[in-house]
Amino acid sequence: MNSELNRRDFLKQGSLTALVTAMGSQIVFAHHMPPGYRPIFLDEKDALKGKSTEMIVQGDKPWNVETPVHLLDDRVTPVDKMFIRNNGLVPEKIDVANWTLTIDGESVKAPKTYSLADLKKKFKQHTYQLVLECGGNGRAGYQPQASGNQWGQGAVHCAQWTGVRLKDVLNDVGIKNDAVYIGYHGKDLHLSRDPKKESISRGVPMSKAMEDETLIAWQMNGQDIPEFHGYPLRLVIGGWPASVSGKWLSRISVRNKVHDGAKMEGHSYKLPRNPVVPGTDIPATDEYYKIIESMPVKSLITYPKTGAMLDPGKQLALRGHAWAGDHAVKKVEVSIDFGATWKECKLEAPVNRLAWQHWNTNIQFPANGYYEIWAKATDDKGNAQPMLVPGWNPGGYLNNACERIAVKVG
Ligand SMILES: Nc1nc2c(c(=O)[nH]1)N[C@H]1C(S)=C(S)[C@@H](COP(=O)(O)O)O[C@H]1N2
Ligand SMILES: [Mo]
Repeated sequence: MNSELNRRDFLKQGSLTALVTAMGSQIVFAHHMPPGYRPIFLDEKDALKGKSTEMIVQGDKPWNVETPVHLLDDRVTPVDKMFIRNNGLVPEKIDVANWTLTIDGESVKAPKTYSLADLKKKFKQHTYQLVLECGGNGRAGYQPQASGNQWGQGAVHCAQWTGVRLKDVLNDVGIKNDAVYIGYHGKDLHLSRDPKKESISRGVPMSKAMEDETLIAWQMNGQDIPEFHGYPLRLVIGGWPASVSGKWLSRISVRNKVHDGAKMEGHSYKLPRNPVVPGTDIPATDEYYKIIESMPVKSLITYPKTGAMLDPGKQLALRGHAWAGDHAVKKVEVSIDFGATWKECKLEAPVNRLAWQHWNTNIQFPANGYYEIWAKATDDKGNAQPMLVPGWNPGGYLNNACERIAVKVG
């Protein structure tokens, strides 16, 4: 019996014997333990270890942890400031030495399995900085409230990922002509702890899977991928909802139809094809919903922090990042007069495709007092961030309304 089963048995029976087996040692003062007490040892792993103390906990079963926007100031997001979005439970025992990746599905010529060493040895390695933004980032802005984590705007990061191209691996396996989609499978446990259930198994069409920047990665920011972000192997697909970037990756299926794994069904990660009246639902079928692909244009003000008190008479050096899914950002503008006038900012090119772009500008305030600073990005197709929250949708996805902060001068 593995510890997983023991734990379940204990929770069901509450028996001290099962508990002792699960813990692997005697509880010396067991007779003083309050009835129903759950020893700390059996708690879920702590997602907040190594994270900034300013992180916002949305929930701990599963762990969902948001980054306050001002913490996203770094050009490359460090691990202590990366949001966490888990749908299930982090795998308990990660056996790196025997970790494998299997490529299977209807549309492979024959399934093939690689060890981590095979992947590292056999294929050319690449490093890209990639924006991973949760499809539900900004959900808290929707009224009436859409169900799901009430993310502010901090469910996004842009770290540097190292691994091999998915396309190189797929070409090595051999793909049939009828391939239309890939779907990932990870080793995290379903919340019910039922090993037959998956918490999430999503994917992308072949065209996205075969892009240069789509990686099977084992490093993040030059180190092993941190446990909560998918150690030891992760699919990383920038520019699309981060839910397609499968953590604890163990299998990729090449499908002859749109992948039908967990969280591909219902209206998960889908948008209504036509606007819906806020608060209403529509049938969760393809006729009414389409799968979210490239994420919309967006920007953040990462300095200063909202609520900042600024010295009178001084210029403010304002800065942040902007990104636009599969596209590039062409322009970032800021306003300090509630959108009456806009000032164009300096905007850098991305370090690579699908990385965020840094912007900055100097602001001179005309008088002491209260200001709001609004930022608005426009992509290379001419799409700009809306001033107001965009179309309400039942899943609360894709709120890319202009970022606003408040400051006081003097
Ligand atoms: N195996 C697995 N992969 C997963 C998830 C998960 O729960 N399990 N969550 C997805 C979702 S919804 C998001 S937004 C991102 C979050 O990545 P992060 O926790 O590294 O920030 O991982 C995605 N990949
Ligand atoms: Mo997500």
